[in-house]
Amino acid sequence: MKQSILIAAAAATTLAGGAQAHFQLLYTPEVMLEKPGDIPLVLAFGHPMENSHTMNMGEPEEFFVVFKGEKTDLKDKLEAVKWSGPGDDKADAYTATYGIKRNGDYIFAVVPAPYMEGAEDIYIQQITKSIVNKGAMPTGWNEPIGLPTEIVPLTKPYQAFAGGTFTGQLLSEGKPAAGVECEIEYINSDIDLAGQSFSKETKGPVPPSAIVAITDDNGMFTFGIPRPGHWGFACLGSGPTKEHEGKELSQDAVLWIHASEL
Ligand SMILES: [Cu+2]
Repeated sequence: MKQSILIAAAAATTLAGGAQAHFQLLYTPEVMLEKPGDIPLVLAFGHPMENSHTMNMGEPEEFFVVFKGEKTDLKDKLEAVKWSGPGDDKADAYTATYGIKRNGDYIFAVVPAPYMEGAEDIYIQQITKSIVNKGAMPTGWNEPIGLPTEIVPLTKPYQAFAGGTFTGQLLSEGKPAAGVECEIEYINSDIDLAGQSFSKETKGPVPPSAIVAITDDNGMFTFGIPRPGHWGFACLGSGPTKEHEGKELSQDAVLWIHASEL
């Protein structure tokens, strides 16, 4: 009796695991600001659509913002925290506060230390971008910022619409990366900044398997956005570095966008 329950539980875990994708978050609640002010940034590694446990992220190798082509290092603003999933788990994560002053586009980027994924015996490094605008004045959200691999948005990333589409171009060392699988998720919970956690409640449906788009010959992909929220795209293994400490490394490009109802 006991054994059959254990087997059933294991099977359920495996099935649920099918829809889970790892996503490096670089989250801030408001991506279009009218007034200058401090914005909170959350760097956590989790499963946003499934709304399950968080994973320990290593200290970022790089964390910076690009504003009008000028790169500013933000590593000294990082604060190590413990971030919780909907359960009681806590994992290593980081927060930061950044003062937004001038009008324009702020492209935030994090290069986390590779994460050892025990289940697959590989390292994962999700190089992640998030774009914030102030004053409704665009200044280069569609410019690459020279990451080893990155998704360059071809649709305004902070003003996409549910029922509309989003198009991105995946680059590896600045060149289009063709035939790469990109997983797509939305943040399916509230994010409690003060409580440093994802909410216990899951807000929307979780599809039975991962949402995926494959980049075309020019590294482009398009996605029809079905609902408002923070949507993430993770193009897998597109980075130039394939190995870390003698093991396979999946160096991924992640981009976060925000879609609202029009
Ligand atoms: Cu995981």
